[in-house]
Amino acid sequence: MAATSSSSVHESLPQEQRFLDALDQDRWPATEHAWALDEVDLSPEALVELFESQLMSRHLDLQARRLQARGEGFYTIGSAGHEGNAAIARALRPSDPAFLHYRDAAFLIERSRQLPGRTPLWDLLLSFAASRDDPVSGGRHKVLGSTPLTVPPQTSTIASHLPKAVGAAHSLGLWRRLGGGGAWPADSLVVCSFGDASFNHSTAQGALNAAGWAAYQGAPLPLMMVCEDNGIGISTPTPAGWIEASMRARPGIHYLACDGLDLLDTWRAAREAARIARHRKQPVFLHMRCVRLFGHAGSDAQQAYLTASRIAADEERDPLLVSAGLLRRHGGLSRGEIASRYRRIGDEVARLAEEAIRRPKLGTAAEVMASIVPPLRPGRRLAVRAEAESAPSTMARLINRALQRLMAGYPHLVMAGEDIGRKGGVYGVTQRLQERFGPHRVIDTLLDEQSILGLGIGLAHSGLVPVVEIQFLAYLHNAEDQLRGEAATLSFFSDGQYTNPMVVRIAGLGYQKGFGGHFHNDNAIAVLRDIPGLLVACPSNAADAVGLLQEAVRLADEAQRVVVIIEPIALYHARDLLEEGDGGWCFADPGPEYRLAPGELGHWGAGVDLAIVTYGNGVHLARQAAAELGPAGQRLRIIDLRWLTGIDHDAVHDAVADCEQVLIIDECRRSGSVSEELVTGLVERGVASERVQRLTAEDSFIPLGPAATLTLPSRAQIVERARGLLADA
Ligand SMILES: Cc1ncc(C[n+]2csc(CCOP(=O)(O)OP(=O)(O)O)c2C)c(N)n1
Ligand SMILES: [Mg+2]
Repeated sequence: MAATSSSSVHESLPQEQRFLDALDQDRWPATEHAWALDEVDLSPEALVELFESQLMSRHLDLQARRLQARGEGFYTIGSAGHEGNAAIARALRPSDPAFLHYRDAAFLIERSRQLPGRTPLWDLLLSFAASRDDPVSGGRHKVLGSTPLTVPPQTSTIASHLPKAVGAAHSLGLWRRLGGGGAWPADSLVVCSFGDASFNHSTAQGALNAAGWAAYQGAPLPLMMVCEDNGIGISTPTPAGWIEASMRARPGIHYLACDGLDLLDTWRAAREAARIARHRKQPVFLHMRCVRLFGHAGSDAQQAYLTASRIAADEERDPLLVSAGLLRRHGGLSRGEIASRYRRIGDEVARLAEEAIRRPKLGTAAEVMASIVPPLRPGRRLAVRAEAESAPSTMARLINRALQRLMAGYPHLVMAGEDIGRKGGVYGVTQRLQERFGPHRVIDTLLDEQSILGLGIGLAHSGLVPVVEIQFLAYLHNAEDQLRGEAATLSFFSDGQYTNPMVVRIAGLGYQKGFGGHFHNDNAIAVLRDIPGLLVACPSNAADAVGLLQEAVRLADEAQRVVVIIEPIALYHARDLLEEGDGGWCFADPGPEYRLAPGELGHWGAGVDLAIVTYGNGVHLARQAAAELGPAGQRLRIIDLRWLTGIDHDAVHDAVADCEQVLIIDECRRSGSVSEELVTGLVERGVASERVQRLTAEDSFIPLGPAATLTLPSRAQIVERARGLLADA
């Protein structure tokens, strides 16, 4: 007789039928292991709770599909088949930072039990409905997340959250070395999860490698990496045994496996994994085998690429069926009790959904954008002893001096990058910092830019202020998504609740004498210019470099911003302006309080006939050109942008408005660089386009040897253009 003949408030979906049939027939799948509750130290009550978390997750999946069919829900990638991850949540603490796979609703729901007052169903339904009231993203995305439960929301870019999980785990040991503090309790572990196809992504492999590399050397890394292996990624099967074969003997990483369909086995393995990660502070790879039910997403017709028998076989292994069987065996629940729980939770989800879809949505662009820039927080800079005056010096020397000062003034500032420690950086900019502040605060990283940026993000998540270095601009590009997709989006998708403020120093741009080729002279900045919220600075001289760096660290510390500084390599050691030995490009240290805010322009000269607007090497060249022009050089002025995003176009306009002509000198490529924006900004403010000219780099890569500067604006070209324009003026 049908134990389930229900009078639910909604129609059952075809996807529910197998569960309802099994319930009717009291027929449950066998488990691979046959654990008894006391063998794995789990109470019957706990088993019931875990099952209820699984049911809630399942009903949310079903409801997401109903809502989408009605045009009221906007996301149907579900957790069905993965609900065993509830047992992983139970083995952890709600204060353990969790960077989750998109199929981890049951994890989040189970974790909610560990902190009173949570409303996970309501929260998740608001997220499905893209309501402004969604407590995680404020209606910006369907994300699994929670501030009180230490679950930062993740992006849809698979595996891109793994490098920062490694960084977050690393931060725990670092905070201990710093004497305590940080966002999370000292004995936390970090958990991250991902799918079996995502495992193959270079970002995942990079993170696994970085974790193993650190642990192999004995660095503490309390990290659990959970691979939820359903055997498929959309339609592409994972080769049988691939995950285990890849991970079983990976240096530095423990490998544990569990049957993710079986709550008891998953609970057992998760507790063991947590013990190793938390107490031995070593990374653990927990391989959770599971199934994917109902296709990749609501729109995915899996019959197109899976046989009917394979689909049926997976459905037979539904973890909910397995759990119901465990409950019948160990939990003492009758069929009727299981059925009533199934119905009650389904009804509750349906009822809440009707309310959730009526909650307000984001209504204006300003509302959408409100969390691109994170909220302010109190600064943590200490007063430091005044230093002795120093003789005017180069950009490399003054950046080094400023970094020393910043490290002393911000005890929670940590530097990381390739070769920055023992060697002091490829250009000597970070010399003696590691000696003075120790290898834990000046970290020589492995050679992997994704891992370096991920480390920065993870450290920043924990409350540190990282200053990370990318050795050359060309090598940002292979890791750029860590800035674009990860660092820059966290505040946006968490409604400003989670942030990863940091400073990224990147050596770059052209004009290096006798050293070069494209990869060390890269002058492409387009990828940095269109990232919402990201600030990009570029100094032209040593004093400005100090002012920009000190402001960047303040912005990270107090305004939680992600700031990139492009440091012109060719100017690092430049001492002279006009002739050898004149010392015209050496500058006095402007001191610790000197800061150049975004949009603040530099001015040189007071001519009214020509305004040259430029930055970086362009300023140095323009100054040389002004001298070469002789007395005519008095008729021009030079405006140094200093910041390449957040440009104050009104200020630029005001700075040039009384000049006859404007010449923009842009050492980056004609397409996608800042000169395009500058022309637009001036024309939009009424400057006649005939009054504005550009001299830019070609849309080219940079060659080696004497040809290295042929595609870049030269001093001679600036002189020639300026002469022509001054003649017209
Ligand atoms: C970097 C990236 N490439 C492609 C996608 C599109 N995509 C979304 S999920 C997915 C498959 C992931 O499979 P798996 O890691 O096994 O997780 P599962 O969905 O099976 O749980 C793909 C290719 C993406 N989100 N991110
Ligand atoms: Mg998969």
